[in-house]
Amino acid sequence: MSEYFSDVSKILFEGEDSKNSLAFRHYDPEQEVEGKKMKDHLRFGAAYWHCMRNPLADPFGPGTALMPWDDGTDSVENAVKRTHVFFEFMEKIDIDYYCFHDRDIAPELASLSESNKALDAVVDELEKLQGETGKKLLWGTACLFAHPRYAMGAGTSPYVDVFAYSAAQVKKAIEATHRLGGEGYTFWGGREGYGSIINTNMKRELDHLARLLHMAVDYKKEIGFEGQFYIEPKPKEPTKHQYDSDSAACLNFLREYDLLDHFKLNIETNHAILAGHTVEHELQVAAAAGALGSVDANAGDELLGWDTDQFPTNVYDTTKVMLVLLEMGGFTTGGLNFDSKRRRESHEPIDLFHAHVGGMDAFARGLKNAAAIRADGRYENFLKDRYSSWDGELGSKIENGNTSLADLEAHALSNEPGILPSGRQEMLENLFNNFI
Ligand code: XLS
Ligand code: NI
Ligand code: NI
Repeated sequence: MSEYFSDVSKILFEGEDSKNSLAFRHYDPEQEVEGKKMKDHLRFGAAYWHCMRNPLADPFGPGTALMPWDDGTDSVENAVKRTHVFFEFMEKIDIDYYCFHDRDIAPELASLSESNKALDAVVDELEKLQGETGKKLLWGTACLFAHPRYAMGAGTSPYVDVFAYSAAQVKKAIEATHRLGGEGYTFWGGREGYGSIINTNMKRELDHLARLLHMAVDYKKEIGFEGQFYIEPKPKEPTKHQYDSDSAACLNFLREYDLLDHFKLNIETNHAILAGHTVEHELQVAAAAGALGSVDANAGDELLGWDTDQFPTNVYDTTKVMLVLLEMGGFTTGGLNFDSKRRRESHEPIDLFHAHVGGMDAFARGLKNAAAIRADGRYENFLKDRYSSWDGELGSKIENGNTSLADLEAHALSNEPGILPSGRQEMLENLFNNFI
């Protein structure tokens, strides 16, 4: 196998004292935390689109990424070559899982049947590479947002032929994911929303989107694909309003259209920020509904109001994410997919390694911190204690639905609440800091 990253050898754990910028200082894949290996807690994924297909352009200038292996053509040969580069990358960075869109791995050609044929050829190659390396597919998806036909949406397009085309693409992408043993399949509603409500029949568009998802559920059963379906919330960008705005909106949509049994959520950090939430809020909303499936790990920039997809380096944030995940009992089919890209200035292939090393170490620290917070127990005990009045007779009666307003009036008449205990926010923030 030829080497495309000849200046990088496999990234290893060297410990906190290492001065080697291409070594892990915290991510030690085999180290056990709460009785499970770090690599099995974190289940890192590499995003094919950002690693292999993102030229690092911005609205003011073209791409800068150096990709000496890529001849810039739409040939299947070029697409196949990229798969080898990607697998060398995964081997060297020590990431076990990956995610792709159909159009990342194979070109969109002049007709659907040609595009399908090209996809099959690349999937053949990926299957081979997976077999040789043991790498696995975390999830696949269809790109239903880049081509001009999807400018007004895919599953929510006003035009029925576009809807049908997107259904065909979903069918094929599920087949590809199934062939590659994918553990999940994601629906991100790239342009499922509107630029202006003035020309939009929202109710009809939502009905159509639900139809598409129901057909996908049916097809999954038909072909025996057992991977988990995910919906990925995002409030805006590229549209002004996306129907899958946040966890709560997604859950409501899934419930309303009787889809909740078939989907979990894939929460992306930067999308949470765009929705005006913290990522831990989004994760907790999903987890409370038993629907937290996977995470697209990245970070935004507080001073820029778009999906900057930066690599996660903030250990406070990764600690909070890992706390929710540990509380939930960890991932089953999901993982931490780096839906993150390098800055336009970081255009050298080796920057891919620096970026992922940082993200992986940030999450390893988050995992260790979260486990330490849980082992310490003070945070958990505070929360338990704060709600302990609910553990008495009255609380359990209310929680079990065995009281009426009149019962509570009778109670309140002789039990005026006195001065309440402090919420101790600052104390807890200080406690949290002790573990960072
Ligand atoms: C874009 C989304 C996208 C999905 C996959 O903002 O995050 O990358 O994760 O279609
Ligand atoms: Ni994403
Ligand atoms: Ni995103």
